[in-house]
Amino acid sequence: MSLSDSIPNNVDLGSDRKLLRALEKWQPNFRSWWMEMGPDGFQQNDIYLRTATSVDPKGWATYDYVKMPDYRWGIFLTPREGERSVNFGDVAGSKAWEEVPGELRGILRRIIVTQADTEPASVEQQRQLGKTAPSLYDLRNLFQVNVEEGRHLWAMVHLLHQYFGRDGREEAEGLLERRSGDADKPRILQTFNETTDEWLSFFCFTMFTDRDGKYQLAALSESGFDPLARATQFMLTEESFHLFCGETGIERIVQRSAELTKQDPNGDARDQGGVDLPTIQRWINYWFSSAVELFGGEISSNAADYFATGLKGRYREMAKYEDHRALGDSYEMSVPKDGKLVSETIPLRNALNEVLRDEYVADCERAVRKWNHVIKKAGVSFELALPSRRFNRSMGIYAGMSFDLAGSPITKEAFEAKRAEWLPSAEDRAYVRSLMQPVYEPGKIANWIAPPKTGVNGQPFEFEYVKLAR
Ligand code: BYC
Ligand code: FE
Ligand code: FE
Repeated sequence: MSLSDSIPNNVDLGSDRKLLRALEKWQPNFRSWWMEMGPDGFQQNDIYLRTATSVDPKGWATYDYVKMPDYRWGIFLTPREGERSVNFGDVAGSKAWEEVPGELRGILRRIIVTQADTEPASVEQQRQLGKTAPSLYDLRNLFQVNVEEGRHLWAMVHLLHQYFGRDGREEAEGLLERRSGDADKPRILQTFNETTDEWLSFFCFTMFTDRDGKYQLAALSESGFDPLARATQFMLTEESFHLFCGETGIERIVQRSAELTKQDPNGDARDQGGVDLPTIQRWINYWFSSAVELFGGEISSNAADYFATGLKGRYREMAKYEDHRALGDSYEMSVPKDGKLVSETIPLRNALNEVLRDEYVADCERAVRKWNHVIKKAGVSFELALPSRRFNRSMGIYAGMSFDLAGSPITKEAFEAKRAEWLPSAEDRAYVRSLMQPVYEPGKIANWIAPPKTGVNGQPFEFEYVKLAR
């Protein structure tokens, strides 16, 4: 591990002068991007951050006060354990690639660029949130997520620079030029162009959108291209904190909402200055339906190619499956035909986006069960639920049709008539925004969210996670 280097790394950057120089040239552009598009404000404050300093599963992170621009963004690959093979697809059993096979260059570059693009996009989406955090604990967590998404960009840019020559360097520049929500230079995937300017959306984003990241990274961590597998494996260690923020963030809002519902004579949490449970449900409907788009088309020849060529596996391909060719098998899918849903048999490889989406949906369902337990314990009768994956889609086979929350086809008019009940309305958004007043005194928290069960790294909730100028 060379932490003293200009770029902390465990990839022996020092011995590859050309690569080091290329990355050192990209570094100031990354910093300019961070100052321009990273968190608005707080760049000169000391923040109690976790920095990745090794890949040791037990002690890979160091906690200390850091100013964000001084964060040590580094390049870390999970160490190799013996010889690895390509583990799935047509070439299963052959030796894993240390270099990019010529014929796979185009699609591999595209996968890496798509993954990379989401990382700075999310930082851009979240850049205003520092102004309205419900507590110093949450403010610190936001910045932790932001610097780590910055590091994920580094992880992918390293691959582009090391393995894709001039094309890779150009892509790396492009990653700093596109902007979330920009009409001319938008980010690649739609979800990453949507605004995340209040904290209920931040928690939904880290719950639902970062969770797509978990499943996509896990699929890439099975890759036959070994540097990609090892880069994404290490990214997943950081990712679990982002998911923790989202899942517990929603849980804390749900808990407070249930308490306030109970307190209010009319059972309306809004009258008590909280977010009512039906509003939380609308945010879930919106963010879940936006995130499920990220898995790609239900029937996808791209997905089949990624698998056949050994580039992108299934979730826990090696641990969970015995047949790694997935050739003769099929997948039963509800497919729209003449305005109705009919069951169709799809060759498994073409259904792999849907197979990954299944894993994702099951994981989200687990979290919803947990939140419902919190509501029940508070003595309120209300149940949250995920909408059907067909609900509110604009990509894939369900796009162009309307479905209700349960996934039954309905007319466009019927959908529009229910829109304000199912999805956040302009009034909802204005109300939620009106709640977003910063609470920056150590130990204090906004009225609409419950405090966390524990603090960060064994510190109490009252800890001064961000040192504000006084
Ligand atoms: N938006 O066969 P299809 C994360 C395009 S999140 C716009 O259906 P495919 C993070 C597609 O490119 C994880 N376009 O889909 C989270 C194709 O275009 P062409 C990010 C879309 O290719 C929070 C066409 O539609 N990682 O890390 O099988 C914070 C038909 O394609 C979209 C990855 O995504 C869309 N949603 O699957 C920070 C992993 N969906 O060929 C970070 C890498 C599809 O017609 N990406 N299209 O021009 C992939 O593996 C695949 O590109 C996808 C799409 C799974 C995204
Ligand atoms: Fe990430
Ligand atoms: Fe993340």
